[in-house]
Amino acid sequence: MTPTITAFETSPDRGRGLARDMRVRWALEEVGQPYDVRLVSFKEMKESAHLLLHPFGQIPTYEEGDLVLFESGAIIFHIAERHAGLLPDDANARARAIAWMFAALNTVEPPIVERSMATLVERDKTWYEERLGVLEDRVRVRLGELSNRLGSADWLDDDAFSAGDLLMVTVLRRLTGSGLLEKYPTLCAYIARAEARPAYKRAFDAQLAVFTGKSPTG
Ligand code: GTB
Repeated sequence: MTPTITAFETSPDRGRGLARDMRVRWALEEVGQPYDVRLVSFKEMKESAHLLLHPFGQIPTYEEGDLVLFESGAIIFHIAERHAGLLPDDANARARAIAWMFAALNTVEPPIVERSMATLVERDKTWYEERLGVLEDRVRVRLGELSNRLGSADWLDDDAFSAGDLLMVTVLRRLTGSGLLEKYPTLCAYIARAEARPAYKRAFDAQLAVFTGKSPTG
């Protein structure tokens, strides 16, 4: 059964792949599962039909037959459990990859999102620059720790790409243009390695096509 996901009709990132449908598209591309996309406006996201799918009126959602899911992490875990390619078969390696999924969403994403929200809604406050400094320091702590752990490895665990890497890279990409990533060449190379994956490129092109109106296949 072909799943349907939701994405922004008009993404504020103008097709830079920073909204959270990108990670779901990428996971589906990695496992070779075709999918449909339903685009929703900001108004529609808050209406009852969408609220039945997503209690917080957000994207992405995932519908597959009777199953309706929200939360990008849960959606990707579901995809990874049902298809080969995103979680290792070995039980311990699988548990470690799942730990990285949680680390991406619970430990690394929160300070990055907090910084990003501050730049969007607090710019006009007198205390903005001071607060931004504090928030960016928190982000730098996590980037430093992650960079140290990654070291010379290609991927976070066992040198095999997993759903943990997929989530971590999408979380880090939210810092694009912030100037914060550049001091961590290990992380820049990690992101570039992920972005070079054919599945990433297909997902990126598909979400960009929503913005440009051009077909992803050219
Ligand atoms: N925890 C949820 C998940 O992981 O699925 C968070 C979902 C979420 O925040 N969705 C956002 C949304 O629907 C879109 S991704 N927001 C509308 C609302 O809450 O009313 C967040 C996002 C939006 C835009 C950019 N951007 O333009 O760069 C980046 C990320």
